[in-house]
Amino acid sequence: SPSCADDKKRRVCYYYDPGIAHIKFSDDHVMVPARVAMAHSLVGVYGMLGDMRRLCTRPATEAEIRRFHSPEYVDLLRDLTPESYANDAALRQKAEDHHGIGGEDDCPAFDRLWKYCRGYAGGSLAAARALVDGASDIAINWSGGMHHASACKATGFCYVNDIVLAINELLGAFSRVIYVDIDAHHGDGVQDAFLDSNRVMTLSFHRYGKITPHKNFFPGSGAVNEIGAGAGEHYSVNVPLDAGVRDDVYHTLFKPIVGKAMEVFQPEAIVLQCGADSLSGDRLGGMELSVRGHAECVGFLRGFNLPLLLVGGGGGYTINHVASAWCYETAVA
Ligand code: V1S
Ligand code: CA
Ligand code: ZN
Repeated sequence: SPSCADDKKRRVCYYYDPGIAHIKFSDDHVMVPARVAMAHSLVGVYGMLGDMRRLCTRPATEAEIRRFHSPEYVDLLRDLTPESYANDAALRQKAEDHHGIGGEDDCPAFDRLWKYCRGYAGGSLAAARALVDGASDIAINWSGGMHHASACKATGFCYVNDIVLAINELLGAFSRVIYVDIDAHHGDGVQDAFLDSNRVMTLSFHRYGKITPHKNFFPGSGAVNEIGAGAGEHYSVNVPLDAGVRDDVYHTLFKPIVGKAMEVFQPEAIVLQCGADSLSGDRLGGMELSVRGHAECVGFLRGFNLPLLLVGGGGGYTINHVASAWCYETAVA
């Protein structure tokens, strides 16, 4: 098992919405929400469901989503359907020109989009509440983790930023929250949301730099000199990496950097985004972590014995690898 996992049991709660299995971005889209259903099947097959409290939850309300997202953007998300996108030229133009939906198709206007967003955001909010009320030590929502979405814009397959909503919920009870992001992409939406806050420290490990002479690895941000602003200066930490990073190199960085951040910042709760596109063989990530190396991050943070929220969501585009990783990480929890 990962080296920092200990023998002491944790009370784990787990959220799963079966509706996720039927969500499809588009026919050839790389983001396949059904991977969460695959992970859930594996968790069941390995007999773990009986060891965790299953979170009963509800979809996030419009009001909860408005706590971070702008009024016009929430109106659009609520009203957008493939039909309204196709038939209402003004709505389509607003979606494409101002809110990142449609257009080049990273974020299409697909069927049941609003239901999908409310579902995964509701899961992360319920998970945060389970930590706030002390009912659980670790809360898991593999369908959350949409780290790119900004207050008024969808980007990089992310429409509603459930992580920001969940961290805000945690801040109602905890003085300081640390956010760690092991998705292969930079956690820009979460970093930006808390850029000037000294109550949230964000750390992202990600691939960074040119992938062709004219194109940066998405989203292009996350340089080491992005450190936060105002009261939040030095509370954003970025670890840009080359393609091909393997477990040994990753952990010579991850453990000392995260360990030092924990020591200096003294958080009261931890949020870990477990994007699985940093695994070897992923269609987009270009990194070389093994499932064991990826899960070692979970084990390491679990070892601090603080309320821990695990979200998957984000990346992971070779779906059998994603399912293996999130199943194994459920076991580590
Ligand atoms: N890299 C990459 C990539 N691939 C795609 C893509 C491929 C097939 C499709 F049918 C649709 C999209 N988009 C991208 C990136 C976005 C990566 C998002 C990562 C998300 C996450 O793992 O961090 C968390 C959920 N988009 C781009 O590179 C932008 C484009 C510039 C190129 C691709 N086209 C489709 C849009 C514009
Ligand atoms: Ca990352
Ligand atoms: Zn990613």
